Amino acid sequence: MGSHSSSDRRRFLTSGGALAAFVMGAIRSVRGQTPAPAPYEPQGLLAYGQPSKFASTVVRRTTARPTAITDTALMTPLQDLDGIITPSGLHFLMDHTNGIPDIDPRTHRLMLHGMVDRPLTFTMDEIRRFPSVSRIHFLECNANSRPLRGPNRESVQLIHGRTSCSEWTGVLLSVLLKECGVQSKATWVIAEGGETNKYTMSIPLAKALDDTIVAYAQNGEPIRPHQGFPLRLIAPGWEAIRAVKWLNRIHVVDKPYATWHEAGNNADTAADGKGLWYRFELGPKAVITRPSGGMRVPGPGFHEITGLAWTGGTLVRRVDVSTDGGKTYQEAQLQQPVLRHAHTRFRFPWKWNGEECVIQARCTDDRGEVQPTIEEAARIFNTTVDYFYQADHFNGIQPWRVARDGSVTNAIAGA
Ligand SMILES: Nc1nc2c(c(=O)[nH]1)N[C@H]1C(S)=C(S)[C@@H](COP(=O)(O)O)O[C@H]1N2
Ligand SMILES: [Mo]
Repeated sequence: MGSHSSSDRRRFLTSGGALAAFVMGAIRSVRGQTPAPAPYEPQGLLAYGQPSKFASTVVRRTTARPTAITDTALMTPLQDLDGIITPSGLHFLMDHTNGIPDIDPRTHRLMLHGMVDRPLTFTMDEIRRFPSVSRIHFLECNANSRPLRGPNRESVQLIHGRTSCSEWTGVLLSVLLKECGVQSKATWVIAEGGETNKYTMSIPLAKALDDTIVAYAQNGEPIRPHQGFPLRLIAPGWEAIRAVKWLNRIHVVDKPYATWHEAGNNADTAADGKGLWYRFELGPKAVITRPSGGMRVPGPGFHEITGLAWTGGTLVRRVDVSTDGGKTYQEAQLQQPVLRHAHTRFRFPWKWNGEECVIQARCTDDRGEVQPTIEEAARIFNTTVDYFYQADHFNGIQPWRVARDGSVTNAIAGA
């Protein structure tokens, strides 16, 4: 590129320090070793582009032992991604369904009924006529960050990859509810999916009238079949079990329905043994995605620590990184944009001295809520760290140990 003149490069390279020496070394070896690339000959379909064949390892993966309650569970490869948007083909996937429904949008309908003045049924074309919004929001499954023990514990993808972040486009549910005229005694809506077993969730009317989206597009294109084509609910910042896919019915009612998917499956158990059915907002969480489990830090010197932070408490206010196992923390840089209920990318410059160390990140959100360590979380819940190996909504700090050979492993307590 013209703007990158050789005098610019020389100025950068002679600006001193270990980084310049490292970059010069890299440039020399690249010049010495890389043959001229062969012309790009794309294989297969050109109508919808595909990643480079050299990026074929950047894929969703499933845990070594899938949980019995889940029919399909695929995790986002967080370690391979940059920025804050998850490509649609890498969005995590959690289904409690009997196969993905193959819905024809021409025959799909959304019905709103119950405690409304005018029950209405919309076609997809009618939904698209309403004023739309496009908003970047994460989804996070309640069971995310649980495989801290056992065969999946060394991979950021398999531990924390039940979260993704997309730009969702659709119409606010409040707009559709206004069309129907919600009656004054209504307090909840029950959202139902169009698959054979009718996945169903209770959502407080206040959230339905606030920022909940009836979405038909994801990252600019129609929502993928696995993500709910042609229509899904997005309840920003809330546990992803509320984000009903293949949405076809909104029943306006005056109480929660304690449906099987929220009270049987997906229910959490408190430390005292009581059921926790309705825990909507997710806690603040930061996860270091690079370097992370299974990687090898190539040697002492400069490295960038990076990862993602998110929270149900609207905005990530700050992320702190520790390279001494939590004794001291320093504030990381938040990459712009920092958006409500979206993944936030953080970066932290790190000079590794080659000694064994433990790196970890901690998120503080707009509510002032600080992400706890697993020991702090256990104290708050008046339980032991063991509890979090089965509990949902775990947002404790997960540290990585960097050994002297550069290998990275999970350093969480009790594993
Ligand atoms: N209709 C329907 N909606 C659903 C589900 C489902 O099985 N059926 N799974 C839920 C669960 S458990 C999660 S975590 C999110 C996952 O969304 P994703 O598969 O698009 O990542 O969708 C939720 N919405
Ligand atoms: Mo989930």
